[in-house]
Amino acid sequence: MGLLAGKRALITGIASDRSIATGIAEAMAAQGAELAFSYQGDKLKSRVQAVAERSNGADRIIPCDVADDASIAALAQSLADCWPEGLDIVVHSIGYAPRELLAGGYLESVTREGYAIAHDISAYSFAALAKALRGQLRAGGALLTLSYLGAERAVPMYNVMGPAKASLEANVRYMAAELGAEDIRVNAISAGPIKTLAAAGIKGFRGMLSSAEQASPLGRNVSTAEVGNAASFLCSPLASGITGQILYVDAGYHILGLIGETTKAD
Ligand code: NAD
Ligand code: 0WE
Repeated sequence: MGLLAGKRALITGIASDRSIATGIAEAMAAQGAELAFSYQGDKLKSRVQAVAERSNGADRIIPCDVADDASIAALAQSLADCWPEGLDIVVHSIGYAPRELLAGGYLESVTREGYAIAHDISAYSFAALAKALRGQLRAGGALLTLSYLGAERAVPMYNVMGPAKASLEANVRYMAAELGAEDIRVNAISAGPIKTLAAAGIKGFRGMLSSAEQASPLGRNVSTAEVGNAASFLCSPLASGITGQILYVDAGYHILGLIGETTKAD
């Protein structure tokens, strides 16, 4: 029996086969979860359909732009129609800042409008989904979001996404504190760099991947399947005592105090 047998999960944030949300969907399906999917816009529908067909959710594919409250309300209504008894798991795998803010220096690139958009889409949307779906979440359920080390360290060019991820991680703690009484847990995975669409076109991303690969204790980068397995654990009864936590799935990179030295005898 899978870790997630009998669980119903909403997966947001699939944009391609390489999306972290795709790895999570495949891992959760392999653990026996029943899935529903949301996608941002018409251009992404066919991508999500392909993943859904492989993961036993082909008839539960729902549009949702998290910038729009009416769209979030419509998602909640569609889920209530598919699953009148409620759902158990929500995976939030959504992040966005206007592209021009992810280049150059922080103070040079940041604007009032870009700051607001980054926080709205990348952080508030997690609370907004929880607010809209709260009444449908069953006891023993779990919410999960995706963060990055830039939340707590100044990573060159991550810029405004750093404060947005810091806000997202604070949301994890505030939501966990409040939803614990309903037996709903809230956690995040802080993933190491992975080449997805959100990473494509970021100047120097390839260099970042290879330096993380060289420096990390495991000597490699992580895969979306590894993030998916950790996500399955965190949303399963095996993690029933864990809430408000940020779990690093980064091959150990964040523990290091000095990059470029090694403890290996070489
Ligand atoms: P991705 O581009 O595959 O996924 C990002 C998703 O966000 C897309 O599916 C996109 O449709 C969705 N999205 C953006 N704006 C939206 C909106 N208004 N409404 C609904 N959906 C919207 O990239 P990914 O790397 O899989 O990113 C998923 C999450 O993982 C993000 O939160 C990202 O910050 C986080 N993350 C990524 C990495 C990495 O290196 N790739 C590392 C750590 C954390
Ligand atoms: O969270 C992310 C990426 C987030 C992201 C990516 C884009 C590209 C397309 C947010 N908004 C946009 N807007 C776009 O128009 N990551 C953790 C991946 C990432 O992005 C970086 C990184 C890492 C790691 C940007 C600079 C430095 C490091």
